[in-house]
Amino acid sequence: MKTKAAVLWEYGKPWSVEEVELDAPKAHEVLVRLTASGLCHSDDHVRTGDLPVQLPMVGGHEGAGVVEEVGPEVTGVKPGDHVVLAFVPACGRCKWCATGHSNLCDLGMYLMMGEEIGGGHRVHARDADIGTMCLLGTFSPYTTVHEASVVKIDDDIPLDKAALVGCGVTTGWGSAVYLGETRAGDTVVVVGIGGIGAAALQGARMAGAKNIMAVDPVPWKREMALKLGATHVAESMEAAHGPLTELTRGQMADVTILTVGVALGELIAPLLALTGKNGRAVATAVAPALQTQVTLSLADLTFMQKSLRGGLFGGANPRSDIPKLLDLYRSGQLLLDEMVTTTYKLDEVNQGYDDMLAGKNIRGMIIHEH
Ligand code: CXF
Ligand code: ZN
Repeated sequence: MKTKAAVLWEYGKPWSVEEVELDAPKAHEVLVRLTASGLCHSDDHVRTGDLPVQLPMVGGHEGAGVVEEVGPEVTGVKPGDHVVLAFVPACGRCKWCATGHSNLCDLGMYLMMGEEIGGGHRVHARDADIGTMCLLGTFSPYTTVHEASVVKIDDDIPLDKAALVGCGVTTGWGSAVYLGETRAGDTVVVVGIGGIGAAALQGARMAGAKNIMAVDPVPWKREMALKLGATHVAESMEAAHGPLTELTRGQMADVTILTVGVALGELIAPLLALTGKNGRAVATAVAPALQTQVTLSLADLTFMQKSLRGGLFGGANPRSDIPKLLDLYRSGQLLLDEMVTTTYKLDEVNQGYDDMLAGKNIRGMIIHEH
């Protein structure tokens, strides 16, 4: 079928919204009519070349919609089902899926390969085969994806909010709850209040943290952070140091979470300076793929028994955590409406990213037109 999509043809160039040809679903694939797609920073990492992928590529990996058609051998969903597209596929069979770490599913190897699961491409234009960001390509009103990337959700959840749990919300919430192992009474510092940081604040709140400090240079984001769960705010990690020392009587944070737009190696030393004895520092933000140097006092890491860990999708399991987070939304404990700052049409995708980079959005969201 013919549809529209935002395609990246060359690093450093803007997204090109144009007509593309989308294949019908093959075995184990699903055609989804997308309602909305979040504007996550990772697509901009692809655009700048921080995250090298095979181009051309349809952007977008934070979407939700309704199943339009299923290919042969699809058993998990049927036409009419509401679904969230998870940016990590889960096969349910590999070692990682079988041990409760399906965010690390072996099908994840396809994420950066430029081909779909099982090989080949489903999108074509200008005589070229086109890949899809994270096997999804949600910057389009329709996409054909593998059933491993699809999670069925309840019909009453608004799909434009459900889209957020396909990447940012689950990643941030899980960074606090699973990877940071926040416990009741803990002190948590979240550095960078975009879509992921805003969800990390909420994870820390739900896990029972006593003090939650949000760090961001943008004043309105610090105000927003206070509505989402932060108890204290600071404009930089350096500015957070004094107040955090006072707040914790010098013990510093049990958990620190790095959720800035671009993770730079030089941010690790200040992050660990905010992390106390036996504390967990979680590096969630995406770093340029070729960067290999970090600043770090190894002596401090060892003698203070600190941990520094990375994490994908917040250590969450798409099939259990996506429905769980949407239940928390329904019960009013997870605030999603407040996280969407501005909505855009697909044609406005570049404006959405300009706004994100200018600090104007917690999360921008494309609402697809049908
Ligand atoms: C990223 C992680 C690195 C691969 C692309 C997606 N996660 C979320 O935005
Ligand atoms: Zn993302």
